[in-house]
This record gives sequence, C-alpha cells and structure tokens, in this order.
Amino acid sequence: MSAFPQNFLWGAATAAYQVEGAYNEDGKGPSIWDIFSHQPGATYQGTNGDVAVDHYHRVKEDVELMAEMGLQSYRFSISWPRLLPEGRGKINEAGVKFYSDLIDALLAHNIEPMITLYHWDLPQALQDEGGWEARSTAEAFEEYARLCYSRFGSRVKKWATFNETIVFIGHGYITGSHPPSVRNPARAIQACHHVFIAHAMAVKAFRGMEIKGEIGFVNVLQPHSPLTNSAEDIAATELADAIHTHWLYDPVLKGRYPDELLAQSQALWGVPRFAPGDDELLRNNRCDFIGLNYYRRETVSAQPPKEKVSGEQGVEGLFYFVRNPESVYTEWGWEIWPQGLTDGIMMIKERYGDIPIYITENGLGAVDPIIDGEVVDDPRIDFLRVHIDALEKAIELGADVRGYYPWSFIDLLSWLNGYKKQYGFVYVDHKQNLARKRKKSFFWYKDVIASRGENR
Ligand code: BGP
Repeated sequence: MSAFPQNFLWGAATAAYQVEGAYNEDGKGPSIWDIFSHQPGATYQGTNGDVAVDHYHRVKEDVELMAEMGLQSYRFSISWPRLLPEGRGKINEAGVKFYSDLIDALLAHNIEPMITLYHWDLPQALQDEGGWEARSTAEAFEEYARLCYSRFGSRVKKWATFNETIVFIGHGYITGSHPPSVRNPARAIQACHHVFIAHAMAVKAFRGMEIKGEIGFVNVLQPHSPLTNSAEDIAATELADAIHTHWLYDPVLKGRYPDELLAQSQALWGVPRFAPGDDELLRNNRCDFIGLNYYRRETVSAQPPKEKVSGEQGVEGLFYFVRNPESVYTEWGWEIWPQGLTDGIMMIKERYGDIPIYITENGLGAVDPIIDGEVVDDPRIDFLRVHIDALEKAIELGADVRGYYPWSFIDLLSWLNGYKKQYGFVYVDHKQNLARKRKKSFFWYKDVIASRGENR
C-alpha cells in the first residue's frame, strides 16, 4: 500500500503565457512578456508566446487529453491582461468566457481546477505606471482578484495568488533577464514588498467575499547544502536559506519578515518601506496552504566557483551556487536530487508547522528522444518516479501533502529556453501544425493516477 491518502490529488500544471498564444486576440491587452519577448536578443532564439502551443484555440482537445490521462486536478494561470486589458477598469468579457468555459470543461470531466492568479504576465499598462514598484499595482491586483473570485469563485476551490516571487522579482529586478530588466537590489526588495501586500489584500478579499475554498502562495522550494564542512560554507548556506527561502516564505506564512534580515536590509538600503497598516495586513492574511515548486537543490560555497558554468549564481560577495562534483545534472545544469524534495518539505514543516502543502511543480526539462515516431521520454519517467518516492517519504514522516502537479501537462514555451526544453506528458509537433501526441510518460502517469500512486 502506498502512503498517498485517498483524497490526494494527482494533477499537472501549466501557465497562461507558456501555453495559450492568442496574445492579441479577442480583446486581450499586452503583457510585459508580450513586449519584452519581441525585443531582439531578449529570449532564446527570439522565441515568444504569440502562438505558444495554441491552447487558447485547442482548449477542448487539451482538456480531453487531460481527461484521458485521468488527471484529477489541473493547475493553470489566468492572464491578467486577458481579463483586464489595461490592468484595471474595463473588463474583457471574451477573456472571462475563455476561463469560464475552461473551468466548466474541467469540472465536466471531474478535474478540479487550481488557479494561479499571477504567473508573471503583468499588464503592460501597469508596468507603464511603475509595475510592482508602485503600490497602485497591488491595489489593481486586488481588483483583478475580486473579478476572478466573483466570476469563478463558486466553481473553483483552490487558488494561489503568486507563482515564484523569487524568480520574477529576482530576474526582473536583479539579474535583469526578465522584464522589466532592472538591476537594482533595493528596487527589487520594494517591488517584492508590494507583491506580499498584493497577496495579503487578495487573501483579505477572498475571505471577505466568503469564497468557499482555500487560498495560498506558490514558492520555489530550493534546499541548500554546503559544498564543504568549513565554517565559511556553512555560514554561506545559512545566508542562502535566509535570503532565498525565509524572506519569501515568512511574510506569507508567518505574516512577517525575518527580523534580522529585515533590519539589515533597511539599514543598508532603506527598504522595504512599509505604509501604515502593512504590518497588520501581512499578519492577518496568511495562507491556507503553501504550493512548492521543486526542481533542484543548490550547493553553496563562500568562494566564487573557479570556472563559471551556466545556471549557477548566488549573491556576489555573500554566497555562490556551485557544482557538486558528486552529483548528476540535467543538460541545463539543474541538479537531479530527489532527496531534496523530502528534505525541503520537512524543512517547511519544521519552520512553519502543519501547513497544508501542494507540490505545484516538479519535472524534468529535456530534449525528448523520438524513436520510430514515438516520444520515448524514459528519463522523465525515471525523474518523476524517484520524486514521487521522495514525496511519499515526506508523507510517511508526517507532512500534510495534498497533491502533486508535475510540470507540465503539455510541452510549452520555456521563458528563456524556447521550445527546446520539454517538460510535458503531451508532445507538441512544431513542424506539424502544433499537433498533439501522447508521450510514453503520458501512459505511465495515467497508470500512476489510476492506481493512486501504487504502480510507478
Ligand atoms: C518555474 C516556472 C515555470 C516553468 C519552470 C521550468 O520556475 O514557474 O513557469 O517555466 O520553472 O523552468 P524553465 O522553463 O526555465 O526550465
């Protein structure tokens, strides 16, 4: 008998910009990614989500594939500028209809929807007014969240406000590789504060409107291990935990920033600046659950790596992410470390108590082999299998994990890696009019779901 409870949800995930396409159809306004991806050199080989995998037009076929696979829950995001082309104000009813029909189609197949309100595609109109650096964006987010609750709230029970703040803030405001391409830590910290405020406002509205469901936040789960046992590496690892984990989880689970780091940041840069009432807003509007996106562990060194390898970073002068010479890495330099899923979940339980957990992403990005016309993605099956093992171990150790959503249901656009890096159970043939094809992993996961995790 596997340890997965009867009501455990076996799901899969996607995000609007990465699958939908139809970027300027039926009244949708431009998002920051529509503008950014059209700038020369911004993305891998100039790829963009103009068409993506055309899910907007093929939604019926895609939901039928989900049903055939036996999916019990589907995590997707709503494109804010598809509902509110200018970020606030005028509603685009065609956009509302698209998601409303998607939700109905899912429910007709007994697939429980899980909505992410923000998976990075901010309306450009709001960016033009300052984006997340402007507090007014948090207020617009509350308006957008209320619209979603009022139109979908009677049918959808699972809601997440934001996806991976560390990624869109870190890349948007520190490395500059995502829009709005700023490189300034102080501005990053203030923008991040407004995200936490927007989250708290949306949670408050959710409870105020008495939506019958649960609302949470999705974060990257990234365990850190020291490269050596030296005191320097251990201290560097603790700092990596504080900056990459506690800073992002504490405000939404404890309702406050970690004290020491907050004091340091305010002394150094004068941020985050709190508006009157912010403390209380954070404290009173904590999550019902936490979504964890787990891909990899990082090995931490106090010293910069001798040779620069892609995918590694850290915080200059404080700590560096380096290769672990004993470990296995994907083609994109991500360590394959299933134990990190067990350890990471237990670390969350230890710091935040018995918060319900969903694994909202987990998967292998690879170039899948095609043999005699079949997509034989055995490495993906192996990857998911060992991670399901690791998840089961965390449940056996007492963690309250309620669902598993591999990334991704279908091959889709990777933000900076184009279509080359595949994650899906369903293959999309870019040479054949975006035709869908079931991969080997599709049939494997179907059996995992049907046997409630027993066969894997
Ligand atoms: C997460 C994002 C997803 C997805 C995934 C894989 O950070 O939430 O949207 O893209 O990572 O990342 P990548 O496409 O860079 O391989």
